[in-house]
Amino acid sequence: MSFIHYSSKEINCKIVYYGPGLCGKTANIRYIYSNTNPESKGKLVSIATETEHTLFFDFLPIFLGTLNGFKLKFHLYTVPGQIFYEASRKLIVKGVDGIVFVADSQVERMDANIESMDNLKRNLSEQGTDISYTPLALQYNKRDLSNIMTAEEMNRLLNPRGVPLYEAVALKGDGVFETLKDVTRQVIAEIKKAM
Ligand SMILES: Nc1nc2c(ncn2[C@@H]2O[C@H](COP(=O)(O)OP(=O)(O)OP(=O)(O)O)[C@@H](O)[C@H]2O)c(=O)[nH]1
Ligand SMILES: [Mg+2]
Repeated sequence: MSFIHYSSKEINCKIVYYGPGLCGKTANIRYIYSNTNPESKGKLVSIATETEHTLFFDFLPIFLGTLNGFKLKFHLYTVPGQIFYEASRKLIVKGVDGIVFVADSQVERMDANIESMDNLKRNLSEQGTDISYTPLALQYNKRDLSNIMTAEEMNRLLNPRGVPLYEAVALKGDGVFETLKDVTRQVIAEIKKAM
């Protein structure tokens, strides 16, 4: 849940990028970091293996203006997607305000996408959060590759609720800010309701 700090006039929100191993979560955060003004971002912290996999998480704070005189700060996290990092994922989704689910569009990664989505639902429900009531945006990444499913086919498997969906090439930045804007818009709408 977001935290409103009345003394420092700050609202802190937590956005988590979820999805299977190597779907492009870290690529999203890196692109956001590289394309945000220095005054609107903090330090990017990445804890990765010697290969490209995230070991624990990536973390990037960004500042998105003000709401009713409060400074809006979004803490962006990625989870490590590989199956055996379950304990880290459980920890990272604690108190989440909004989720970006990044799916890998390659046909051979559909099972991994579905498994990761089920895993997300389970981890949220263990902390008493129903995914149906959580701000959520979907990103179908790696649209530049040739062996991919259509967005319609992926919707049937991953998006029964019809949440906002973005096709992306995170490496190049296509769709990255569109996805981020959507989830932050949903989170801000929730905060406004609570204020
Ligand atoms: N072709 C292509 N490759 C991509 C795209 N996005 C990311 N990649 C590549 O896919 C690989 C994995 O990307 P990451 O962003 O590290 O994946 P991740 O989801 O953070 O993986 P974990 O940390 O293991 O969960 C890297 O080699 C990226 O360069 C894309 O849109 N198109
Ligand atoms: Mg990663």
